[in-house]
Amino acid sequence: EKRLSYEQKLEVCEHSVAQKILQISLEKKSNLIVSADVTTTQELHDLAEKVGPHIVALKTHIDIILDFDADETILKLKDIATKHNFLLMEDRKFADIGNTQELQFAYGTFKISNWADLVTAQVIAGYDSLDCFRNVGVVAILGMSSKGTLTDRNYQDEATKIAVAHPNVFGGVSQRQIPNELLLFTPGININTTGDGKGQQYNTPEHAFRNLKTDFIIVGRGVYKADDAEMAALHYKIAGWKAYRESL
Ligand code: UP6
Repeated sequence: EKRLSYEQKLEVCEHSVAQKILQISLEKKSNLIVSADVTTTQELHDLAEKVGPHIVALKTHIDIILDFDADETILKLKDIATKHNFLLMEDRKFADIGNTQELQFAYGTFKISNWADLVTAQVIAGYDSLDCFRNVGVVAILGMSSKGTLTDRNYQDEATKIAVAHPNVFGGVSQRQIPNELLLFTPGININTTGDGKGQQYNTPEHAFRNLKTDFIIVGRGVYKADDAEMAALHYKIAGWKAYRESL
């Protein structure tokens, strides 16, 4: 299947969060999402400030923050996101029945529904389990980047059917091409290495755009572990945009 440009995706993907992220992409000439897998509020804010100008979204695992505080951690993060015009993507990978996910989404320490623009969710519990994610965009986990993942072809096909059909879902995480009506998010991107010794498998931005026809690349350690995170983000932003243009 031929890839669509971001302009064409704007015509096809009607979800409000899809519209937002595509518009940011075109404005910033970026398809980069930085995964902020850091463990303190200070590091999270510092990273967000540095990479903010270059990204379309900052992906968080909010439950790894040691000193999480709803006001300290989130209010400032939201300010930085507004200032630099990027979205907040909480990579919670929800994987339970609808009622439990609804509680995990809106209650507890993190109150994700209060601040996240988009969240990731497994579709393992079926179509109805995704109904609770109103007022947010869902990126469905269709396939994973790690070695030995159980997301085989059959699982991915069935998961993709749910993602396409569900009105709360506008995107998917996968290591293969997905239907054009969804936006594709690809983690497991690193220019300098092919793995982490813990099962993660890396590809280049060129692979993701040329072969998977991805829409967004997600880079974690490639950016936040770099000596200069801002330069690294800029580097991945330029590489990602060039690879996107060449894949058209
Ligand atoms: N992630 C993957 N692979 C998946 C889904 N999600 O790596 O299939 C997430 C990880 C991590 C980030 O949870 O936050 O993307 C990748 O980080 P890295 O670039 O440092 O490997």
